[in-house]
Amino acid sequence: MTEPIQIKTKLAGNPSQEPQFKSFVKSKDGRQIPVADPNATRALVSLMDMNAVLGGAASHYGGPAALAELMSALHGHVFDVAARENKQWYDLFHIVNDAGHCENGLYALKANYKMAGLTLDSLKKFRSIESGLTGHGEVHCFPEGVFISNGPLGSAFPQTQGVAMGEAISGKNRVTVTTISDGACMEGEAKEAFAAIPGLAKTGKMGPYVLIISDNNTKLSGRIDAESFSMTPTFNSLKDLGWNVINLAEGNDLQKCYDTIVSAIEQAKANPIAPVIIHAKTVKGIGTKKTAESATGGHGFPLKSPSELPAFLGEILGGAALPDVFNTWIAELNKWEADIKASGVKDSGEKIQVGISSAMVRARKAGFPVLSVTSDLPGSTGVAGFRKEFPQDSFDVGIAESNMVSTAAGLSKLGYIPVVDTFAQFGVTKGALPLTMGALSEAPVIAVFSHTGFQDAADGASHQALSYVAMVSSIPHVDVYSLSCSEEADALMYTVIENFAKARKEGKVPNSAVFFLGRENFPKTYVAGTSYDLRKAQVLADTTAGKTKSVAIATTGSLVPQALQAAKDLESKGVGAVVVNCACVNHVDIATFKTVLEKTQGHLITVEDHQLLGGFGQILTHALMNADVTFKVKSLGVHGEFGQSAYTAADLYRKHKVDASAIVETTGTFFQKSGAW
Ligand SMILES: Cc1ncc(C[n+]2csc(CCOP(=O)(O)OP(=O)(O)O)c2C)c(N)n1
Repeated sequence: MTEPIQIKTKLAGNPSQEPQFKSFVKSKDGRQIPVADPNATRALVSLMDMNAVLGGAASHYGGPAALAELMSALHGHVFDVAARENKQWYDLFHIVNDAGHCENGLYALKANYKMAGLTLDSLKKFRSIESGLTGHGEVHCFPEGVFISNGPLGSAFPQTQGVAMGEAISGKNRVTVTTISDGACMEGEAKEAFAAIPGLAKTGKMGPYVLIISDNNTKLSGRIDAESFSMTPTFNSLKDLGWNVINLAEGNDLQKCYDTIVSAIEQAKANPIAPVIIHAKTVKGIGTKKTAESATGGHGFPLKSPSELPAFLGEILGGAALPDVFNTWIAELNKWEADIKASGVKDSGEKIQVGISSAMVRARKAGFPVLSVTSDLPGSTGVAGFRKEFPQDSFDVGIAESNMVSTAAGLSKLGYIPVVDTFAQFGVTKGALPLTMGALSEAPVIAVFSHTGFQDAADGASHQALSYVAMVSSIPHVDVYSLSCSEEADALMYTVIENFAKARKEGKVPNSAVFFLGRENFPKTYVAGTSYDLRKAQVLADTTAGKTKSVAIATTGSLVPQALQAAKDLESKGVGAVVVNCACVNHVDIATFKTVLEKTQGHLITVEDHQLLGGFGQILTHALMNADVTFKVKSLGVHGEFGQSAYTAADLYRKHKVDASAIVETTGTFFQKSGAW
């Protein structure tokens, strides 16, 4: 036995009341146990999702709807045991969630109990910058409610392996209960834990362990078996791996969920050497027929307007009248929607993703052997357009980013031009070693990694790649591009494909290319008729003529509009600016910067939605210094912090001071002594 250091828990203790909206299950000893009403969970998720949608954020329904009964039963049981043993629940259990986009269901459940400081009202700020209720559960934002952060599928589950090992070695033997979705079970990290947990348990190294799998055969883009491959053989193998598998065919039957969970916990406690899996069949999007039957099971929240809520909630509640609090909530949402419409703000831009898909389609039509290898996010990265047009040239390896990049490397070895795609955060973390080994095998790939930095505002810190440049820029033979508009994406992607093919035909090994891009709409182009070059930085604005004080604003990707806005604002103060867009991040265009910095008396601001350490600014300024260019620099970026959810990236740019006004303010520090403005 080894004693750990005592860490005071930040988790909220037992609820002090029964849920406001409750159902009852019957315990083995005949008691009626109150649990959160799963239909209320689904209704509350719908209401809070609508708030997020009106705010401009994506939101999710299908996953938490599928898990509602299991979560109600689990929490009802855990709180009941804690009350009877007169202990706090966390002194008896660990509860960890690793199911895709299901945390809003847990927020709703906790608000229903009025625990962890939550009320129904606090759900209304879900995913906004004002709230700790981030897109996925995050300890730094909601320590009262989250023990282990989640979001990247299959990453929380392996951490619970360590938790349960700690329970064994400390002799405390609290029960660890983890929920996971079938999509998350496709991840390599999860598969490692599937093998290790029963293996280590057999040698006495694990405390009591229960894993609840919500298996609805549906991932983000559709049905798992139809889109990639069936997970049934994987689930069938769990018994052979040493798990005590309990099958629960009706994972949306509240009483059956309760009975199964109680029995699983009993078995795990009685026999920790055999960790337990509840393999529960659930229905994604359950609650309304249309949602459950849709191709993605309502992965994304299916409603666009609060006017659709009465019918949607009515069906969830089986035709019962909506409680007053729901009607008041809907009325507030209707008013908000009317205000938005009255403000008449329209976004005329387009997604950078459009350029990715058009270049890929054009290249394939021109005869280049372009293949798409995806891992469930092609609709978000832009690659879906290519996949629709060339299904025979498209593969889906499941939710498995490492496998995706390595698969692409294999295809590259045979002379194909493979394009992989996912969110930047998963590409640079899970894809880093496969990218390295691809380069080392002379098997380059093209990667499309979207939702960079704060562009994935609503999903929260776990999804916000803020180290994306740092993580891949130093891998040998990997060129890194950060895209700012769809026209640039189209031009650079096409040229990379062309060059890839040319090099291969000449018997040379092309470099891998990693394209980073945002999520929101951007102008289609910034300067009409401009040309795009893989290695040349672009001067997008120059207002230095006739000015005595000027600054060069060097940026890349999603922050180009902020830099251009800053140049305008500076001009109105009589200060000139040159805005330089560096699409290629890890090869610096020294010549362009030499010319630009002469115009700005060496004043340079770098700005990026990335950590300052290892980011674009560091790469740029180091290269300039090595080339004996003289300049004075101020760098704007993130100072070693994680992000959080916000409705839009602008909220986070403002908070982390990488927006136009921060650029203007920083420019002022160059000229303070000379008393400019
Ligand atoms: C590592 C990682 N890759 C991709 C995603 C994006 N993503 C969010 S949910 C989801 C799929 C959801 O399907 P599943 O995990 O089966 O959950 P359920 O269908 O039960 O909601 C994906 C691909 C992610 N969150 N993490």
